[in-house]
Amino acid sequence: MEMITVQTQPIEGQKPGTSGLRKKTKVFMGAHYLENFVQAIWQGIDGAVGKSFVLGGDGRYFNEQAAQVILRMAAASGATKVIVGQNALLSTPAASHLIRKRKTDGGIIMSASHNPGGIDEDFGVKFNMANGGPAPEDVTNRMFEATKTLTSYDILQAQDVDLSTVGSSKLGGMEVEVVDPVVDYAELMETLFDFAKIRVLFAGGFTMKFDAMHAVTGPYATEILERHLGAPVGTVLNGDPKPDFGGGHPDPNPIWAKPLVDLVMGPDAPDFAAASDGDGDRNMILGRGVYVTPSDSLAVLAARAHLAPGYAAGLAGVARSMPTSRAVDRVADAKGIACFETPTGWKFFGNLLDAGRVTLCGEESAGTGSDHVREKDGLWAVLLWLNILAETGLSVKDLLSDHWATYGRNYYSRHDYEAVDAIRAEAMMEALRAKLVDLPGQTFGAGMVESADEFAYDDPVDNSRSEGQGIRIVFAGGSRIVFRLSGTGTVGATLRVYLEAYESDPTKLQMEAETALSDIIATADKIAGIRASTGRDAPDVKT
Ligand code: G16
Repeated sequence: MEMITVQTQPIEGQKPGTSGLRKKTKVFMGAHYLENFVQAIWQGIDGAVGKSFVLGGDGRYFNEQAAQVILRMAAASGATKVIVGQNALLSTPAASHLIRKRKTDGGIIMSASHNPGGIDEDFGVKFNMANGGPAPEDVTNRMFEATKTLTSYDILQAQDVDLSTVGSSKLGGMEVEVVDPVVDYAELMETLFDFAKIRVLFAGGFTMKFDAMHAVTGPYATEILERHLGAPVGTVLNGDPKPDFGGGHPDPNPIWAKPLVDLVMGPDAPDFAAASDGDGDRNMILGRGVYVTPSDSLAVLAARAHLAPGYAAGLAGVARSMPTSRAVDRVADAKGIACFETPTGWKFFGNLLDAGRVTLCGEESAGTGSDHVREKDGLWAVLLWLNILAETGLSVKDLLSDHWATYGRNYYSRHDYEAVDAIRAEAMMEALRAKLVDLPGQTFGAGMVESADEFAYDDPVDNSRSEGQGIRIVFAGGSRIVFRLSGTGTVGATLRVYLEAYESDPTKLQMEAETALSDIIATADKIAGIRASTGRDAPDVKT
């Protein structure tokens, strides 16, 4: 085995977004592309010498080849050990757990999350820190700076490591330990939830479907739901991970997981259904005849988490990303606990979790999690729901109705305009920015504007400041519109419009969201001129 230094030059556009670097797979497969970025990762963390890492991915096309390159570069760059999921598979939350449990210096996760996979689709790489959480902005900025100046990288010339068999081997001077990707994670879940109680629920005939969408959670869900908890075989659908996710978008929302939504709305609906995404950190929750928005799910979990053993002591506090509905704020208020508002991106929860200031956090983008790891966790959310359903004996629908009757309802929807011309999208945001100062006091269909600003976050733990995190317009009575450009797309710009209306009138808690939000939707277009700017008549995706 020989270590070689390969001459390279900076490649443009390797700026990590909301969650790592995501590009078309063919771009990642291009000459030096992956290698340059991995070299930039080493530079961003002051080198790999003497360090240990976790490595795994969601199994999408190029996953294992990329893992072999990363291993050879880690070995050449002085790392002492890399713990790899068998067949280079690890869900994002399982990787976060392994980093924490095995006290490594961080980990590399290969995923483009919910984006489709395949040679013509997307690939991604992100770095997680020793706390198990996504690298914060100062670190990703250092990586980006490194991508602009690097001139070479070191790599070992060696045969591929056998990643199909659990066990340890040597790659140059570095140890490679291949581990079962599921075992440690399943053990962790058992410490948080009342598995015995959930087993009784299933034994009593409770029915469930979990759509793994041919992505990484298949093996996790099958092991935990069917083997540990006794759910009937066949509870997990699409449980075998595929490099192209079976040709679908592994995005657990009513658009991409439509068959599951149709099932719960139909005559053969199970009591409970859920889905997870490419890398297992997102979740969608459904009950018979009902879809639970991610924002409502966060609020319900915050209200009832104490029913699960891992959270019996109550919550230190909660956090949500700014565009997430303010339903959870009402729960926090009632419980007298802190509620933090952070920018979009799980990385912003890390400091609050590390400092013990929050126990639960979540995002409108189908992410919920707690201090058990430093990533959002799809299956964890499903298990917490199951634990709550087992404890209360309520149906999902009744649990939601009960929640709204107690706290009021934050009607909520997100409209996405995808692959919009980036220059036009930026121009629309710029025009909105210019309007902000004049908006307060003006009246639209949605009511009078109470405040309008561009969100900036001052981290209360490390005092760092993040600016330009979305434009928010708040109306008297609690309605709100947020405009943001996504940081995870790979083509053009994705405009996200987040729409929220609060309702406490008991006779108006069961409306269709789009009906309840119609004034807000019209007001959003009126203020921002969305149709004119994007050239689109309607959003591509509504969640
Ligand atoms: C990532 C981030 C999330 C974020 C989501 C959407 O999720 O981890 O924190 O909410 O993207 O971000 P954006 O609105 O910028 O597209 P994932 O599941 O894709 O890793």
